[in-house]
Amino acid sequence: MNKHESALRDFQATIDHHLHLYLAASDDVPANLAKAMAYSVMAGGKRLRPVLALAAADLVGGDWKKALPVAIAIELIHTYSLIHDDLPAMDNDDFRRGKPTSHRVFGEALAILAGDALLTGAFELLAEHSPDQFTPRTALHIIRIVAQAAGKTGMIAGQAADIESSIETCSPDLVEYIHLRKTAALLKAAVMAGALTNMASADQMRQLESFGLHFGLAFQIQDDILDVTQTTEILGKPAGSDQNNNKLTSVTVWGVEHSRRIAEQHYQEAIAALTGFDEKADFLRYLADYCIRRNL
Ligand code: GRG
Repeated sequence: MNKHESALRDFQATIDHHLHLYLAASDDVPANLAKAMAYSVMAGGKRLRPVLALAAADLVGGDWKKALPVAIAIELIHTYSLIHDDLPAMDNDDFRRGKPTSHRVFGEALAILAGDALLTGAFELLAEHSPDQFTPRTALHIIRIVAQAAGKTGMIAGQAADIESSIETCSPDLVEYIHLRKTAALLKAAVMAGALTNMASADQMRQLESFGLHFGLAFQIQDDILDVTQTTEILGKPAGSDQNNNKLTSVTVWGVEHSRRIAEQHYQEAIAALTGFDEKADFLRYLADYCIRRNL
């Protein structure tokens, strides 16, 4: 295992530990709700967004522990989005990460509530931890970045466009509109909010914003490619589900080979955005590389 793989594993283990702590500290939460929240949070995600938040914090200031609440909050938001995305009213998926989806296990009503609780819980967590760590200005800046990424001009806007789209309405502009909001927005916010916890300069924020954006686009294109090239067993969800749901994806617009080239271009732009950083940014470079070469 090289040093970046081992840093990735260490960060993932730390994030899992803190997610456990977060879920365990839910004394007043009704038992059925706590169980549904924990089921999806601990279902075995890659923890990419929180890893990005910790890595960006480490890069600009070295004190990545300060970014832990941001990292955990963003993973809670990500988990909520997956629970709601799988609902019968959305993608109607039965499997996620190799396990039955939340609504299949707990019923639709509790799955919706678990998603709602994770989303609101994320902001509660950010507000709880911010006063002793940051100036009010920085705390509010972090909360605004995360809220915008999750909200009506970010992830939810992407999802709203996604549910209206179909193979018949496909265009490169529309696919990029959806990818930017549905996927890249939260990945970019993870990098930016993580960096803010370690007092990133305006210049560093600009570079990391561009990194996060291109990383996010490359990530979603790779996700679309995997949907048609990987097996259900490896993906942990039905392969080909985008096509079966008549979804607009990079593959429907560009085909697999051209999608690979576009993902590679975004990867190169993500790497170019880090030019101003020295070898301390090698871990982010490694994550970008992993993101377009991953099988899962
Ligand atoms: C507001 C009702 C309501 C629903 C919101 C916003 C939303 C639903 C859904 C959009 C979120 C979504 C499914 C984006 C796709 C991004 C994507 C490729 C997710 C998979 O991310 P990974 O591979 O997942 O990082 P793991 O399982 O590793 O955590």
